[in-house]
Amino acid sequence: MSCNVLYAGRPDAWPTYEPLLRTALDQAGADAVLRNDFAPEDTDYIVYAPNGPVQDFTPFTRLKAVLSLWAGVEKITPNTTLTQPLCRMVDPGLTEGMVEWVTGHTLRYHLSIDHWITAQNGDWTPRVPPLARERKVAVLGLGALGLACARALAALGFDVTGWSRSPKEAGGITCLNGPAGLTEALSMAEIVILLLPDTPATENTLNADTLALLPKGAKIINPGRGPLIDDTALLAALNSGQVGHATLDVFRTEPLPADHAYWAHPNVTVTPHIAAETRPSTASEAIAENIRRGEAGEPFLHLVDRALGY
Ligand code: NDP
Ligand code: OXD
Repeated sequence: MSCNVLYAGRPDAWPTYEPLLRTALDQAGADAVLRNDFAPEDTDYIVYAPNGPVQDFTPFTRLKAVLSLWAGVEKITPNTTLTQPLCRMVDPGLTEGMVEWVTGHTLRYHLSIDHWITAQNGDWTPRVPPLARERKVAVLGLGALGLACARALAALGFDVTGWSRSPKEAGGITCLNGPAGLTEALSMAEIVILLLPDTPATENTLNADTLALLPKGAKIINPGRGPLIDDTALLAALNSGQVGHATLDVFRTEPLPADHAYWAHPNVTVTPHIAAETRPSTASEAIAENIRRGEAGEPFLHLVDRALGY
């Protein structure tokens, strides 16, 4: 018997997703009917986004799983009406985008690109950057995105240390975990990249105490989530020069309010949550594969641990 898949992502993205999801479901061999208007009691799977129409899962009485179009699931994990499996998005297209964004901003800092953009005034004073292998970078979070970024930076030669909740091994990357691992990673990091999920355990990972561990003038790149950073502490560290510059893509309140100090700060670059988008064609394949698995009685990929929050 076929299963019913309700698209409950952003309504304006339905025309994009409808043909891609249909093709992906066909190619995965999933016997599924896709619509954006199934009644809750007829729905087996929800293709979900936090900015879509479904917030209350109570009426979905035969639901088998919720398949998130977003990688970050902090908006859904606290929802107690969801008792069925929740899978987060791991999308090769999104990962590629994140690797490009993180690599670009890391190279901007490494090569002092801003200095050369502003120094077009006839000054011939040489300022030779170190090689990547002489530059210490810390990547906090070694999941689908953090590990891909850490690997790309290591492939460019950067001296990369990664930090995660559980112990890891990854060739060419020094992998640390636990509070002592965070202290060690930050104590040497000239550039810190945050790719942790937003959970109770990761809130304010960068705070006054941890920012003080960094070498003076370190740079911060945050494409993870706003609550990973204590904003007051970061602004103080930027004002004192302890942090040299920050590139921030995500914020506690989005859009970032017009009067927020980050907008006006000379040592902050704000980007509007664009580090990496879910790419509909590759994301549709990831969704279809999980529906195929659900129907075949195989374990879902990328299941969220509701207790851990990611
Ligand atoms: P994953 O779940 O694959 O990886 C999360 C990583 O964080 C894992 O390595 C995990 O450790 C680590 N972690 C979790 N909790 C802790 C903790 N308490 N202490 C130390 N490490 C911890 O997530 P993704 O890599 O797919 O995505 C990361 C985040 O990126 C998303 O949650 C989202 O917030 C953000 N994002 C931002 C986008 C943007 O455009 N700005 C786009 C997409 C995602 P372990 O490996 O041990 O489990
Ligand atoms: C995501 C995001 O979590 O875009 O997918 O931030």
